[in-house]
Amino acid sequence: MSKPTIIGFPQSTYVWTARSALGIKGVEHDFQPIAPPANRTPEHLARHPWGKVPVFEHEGLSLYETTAICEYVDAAFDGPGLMPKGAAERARARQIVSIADSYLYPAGVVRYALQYIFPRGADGQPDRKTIEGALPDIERVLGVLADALGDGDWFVGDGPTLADLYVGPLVAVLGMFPEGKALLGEAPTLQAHLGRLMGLDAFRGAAPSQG
Ligand SMILES: N[C@@H](CCC(=O)N[C@@H](CS)C(=O)NCC(=O)O)C(=O)O
Repeated sequence: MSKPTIIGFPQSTYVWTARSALGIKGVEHDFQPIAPPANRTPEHLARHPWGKVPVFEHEGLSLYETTAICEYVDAAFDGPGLMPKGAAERARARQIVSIADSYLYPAGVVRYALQYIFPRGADGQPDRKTIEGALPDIERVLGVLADALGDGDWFVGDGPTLADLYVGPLVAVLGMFPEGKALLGEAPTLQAHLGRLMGLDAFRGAAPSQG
């Protein structure tokens, strides 16, 4: 089989998840970095109607939405499974993925980290009101995730699954900014979980600093 391609922003948590899923499967891929506003060009909008990343291409197949990409990668290639086998464990992993998608990403990235990355407040500063509004929601979701992790190494079962690959990049981004770092100081098991992920070549190799 030929190598798949991932197109996206190197800094994107979703790109990190998709690329590390490929890495865990042991599938080499080409990475085509793009930067805004290239995601709004007709060429990219033809690949992704909402102009987001990642986009995945493989042997004539073009996919967007990280869950769909990861599901394809898991089914199409040999290598360790990205999802647990048992019905309850599988549902639990999918629940964590959905929590990351629905609650952690909107509060932790859109309403929090992006205020620092693209400041829109007065004098080009991060918008404090938006940040302050996001913090209780981030704290709440971190609490739920810490409870779900418990004293385990991984969210479900005895190895990394998509649940871990979704949460890890988001925890890493939160830790880059002061309030996120402080909240994570109260969630040491989530920090240790990120450290465990960073110990995996597949995850660390897909991290933004690695390009
Ligand atoms: N539901 C999408 C979300 C992807 C997403 O939000 N990507 C962000 C980067 S982390 C993006 O492309 N943002 C650019 C924009 O919205 O213009 C997925 O699962 O892939």
